[in-house]
Amino acid sequence: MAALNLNTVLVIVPTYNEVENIAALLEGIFQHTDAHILFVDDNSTDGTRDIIRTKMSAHPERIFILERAGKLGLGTAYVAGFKWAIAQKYQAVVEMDADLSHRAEDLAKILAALNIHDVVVGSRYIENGGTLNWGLSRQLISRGGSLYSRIILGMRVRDLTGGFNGWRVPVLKKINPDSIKSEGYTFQIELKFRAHLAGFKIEELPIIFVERRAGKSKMSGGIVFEAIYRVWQLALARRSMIATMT
Ligand SMILES: Nc1nc2c(ncn2[C@@H]2O[C@H](COP(=O)(O)OP(=O)(O)OP(=O)(O)O)[C@@H](O)[C@H]2O)c(=O)[nH]1
Ligand SMILES: [Mg+2]
Repeated sequence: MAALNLNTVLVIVPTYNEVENIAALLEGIFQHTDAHILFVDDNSTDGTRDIIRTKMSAHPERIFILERAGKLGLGTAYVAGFKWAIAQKYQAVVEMDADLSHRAEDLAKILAALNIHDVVVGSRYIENGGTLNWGLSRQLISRGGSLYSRIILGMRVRDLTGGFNGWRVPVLKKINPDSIKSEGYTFQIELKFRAHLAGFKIEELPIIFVERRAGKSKMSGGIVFEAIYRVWQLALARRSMIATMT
């Protein structure tokens, strides 16, 4: 597998009202990597777009934005970002949250691992991975969700719900992101399940997930509920999913 040139790697960051986090996020990414950054903003109303545009004018070669008309959901934001990356001929992408829960030093490790792996999953649930400042109920929901999905889908990946993952672009082309119907946590599970069905090896790398300090969570009880039945739908759709992969 050929090593990646970092200006052919795109970090995709979906944003919805993250104004307090953008400057620190970019500072961290700049300090640790040379990758390009694409924001997919869903019409934030708190000035997120303004700060992104200011940063873009200072670094037009590295920072990009897709502006969507309204809050259309995390899953479709990533799909739009993946399609943009494919069209712009990037070799690999990394998914990353804007709220500083994903650390730039871990991003650098994921990028390095993409030199030798097709799929790199940032994992809280392997040795040296973890979560910082999470209450017990949040830990139980997240760990329980990963375990539940692992059993039903028959996958070995420990952190199925996590959203800090790296993908070589041919993998994304193969799993056909446009056909993904899930949102929220299930979106992350479905991506990994499709990569698994397509026969790609999934490499897990330890990350530390830090609870957000600024801004509001956009995750809801509905998104957790979705995961409970949607994982069964995925398991049952195994055959038809394989058929939709080109
Ligand atoms: N473009 C876009 N971004 C979104 C949407 N929902 C969430 N995001 C972004 O997706 C990332 C993850 O959302 P969070 O609300 O942090 O979800 P979470 O990390 O599971 O929840 P917290 O731990 O409470 O932060 C953040 O960068 C959000 O700004 C959406 O509908 N559209
Ligand atoms: Mg978050």
